[in-house]
Amino acid sequence: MRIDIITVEPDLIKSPFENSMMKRAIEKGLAEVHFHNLREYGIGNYRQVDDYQFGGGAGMVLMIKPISECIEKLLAERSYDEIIYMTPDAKTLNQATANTLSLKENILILTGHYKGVDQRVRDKYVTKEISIGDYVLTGGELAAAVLCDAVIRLIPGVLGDETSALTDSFQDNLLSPPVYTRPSEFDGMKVPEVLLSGNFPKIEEWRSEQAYKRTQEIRPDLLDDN
Ligand code: 6GU
Repeated sequence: MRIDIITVEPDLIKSPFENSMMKRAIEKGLAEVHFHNLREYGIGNYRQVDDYQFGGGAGMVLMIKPISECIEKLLAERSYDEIIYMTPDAKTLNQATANTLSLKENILILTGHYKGVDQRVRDKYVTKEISIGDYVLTGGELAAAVLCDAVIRLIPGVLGDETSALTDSFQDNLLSPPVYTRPSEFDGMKVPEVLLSGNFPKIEEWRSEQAYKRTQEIRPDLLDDN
C-alpha cells in the first residue's frame, strides 16, 4: 500500500511513522508513506497557503490553488483508490472503514488546518471524508496518523500471529474481554480461575461473556448496530 499525505505540518505527523508498528510495516516494504508539504505549493514569496473566508468570520481557509497543484502533480504519477480529507465535519472512523481501506493500493490523505479547506477542493477531488471523533483538533495531522495506524496494522504480514488483528476490540463490534498476565495473584487480587484451567472451550466462552458484558455496560450503542 502507498499512502501520500498532504499537510502544512509534516514534522507534526512524521514521528508515528518512525516508531513501533508503522515503522516495521514500512521497513518490511508492506506500506510506503510519502509526505508532501503544502507550503511548497504556496503562492508568492511568502508561500501563502491560506486566506480569509469570503463572507467574513474568524479563521483562515486553505486555498484551492496550492492544494490543486499538489494533488494534480500526484494524480499525474498514479491514480488513487481514495482521496481522503480529514475533517471533524465528517462521518466518524470505525473498524469497518479501516478494514475496507486496508485493501486499497493507493490512498491520498489531505489534512486540513485552521477553518479547513475551500469547499471546492472537497467537491472536485475528495472521495471520502473522515473524522476521528466528536471533538476538535487543531489540524488533521494527528487524525491522519490515527487513520494510518488503524489501516496499516490490518495489512497482511504487518502484525505477527501472536497479535492477530482479528481478535481486536471492534472487529466483531464488541469490546475486548479483560486480560491478565503473571503473577496469578497480586495483593490478594486473583486472576479468574477459568483462565488458569487450561479448558480452552470454557475460556473462550468466558471471554465472549465478558466481552458482551463490557460492551453492554460501556458501549451499548455498539450492540444496536449488529
Ligand atoms: Cl479529522 N480533524 C480535526 N481538525 N479535528 C478532528 C478530526 C479531524 N477528527 C476529530 N476531530
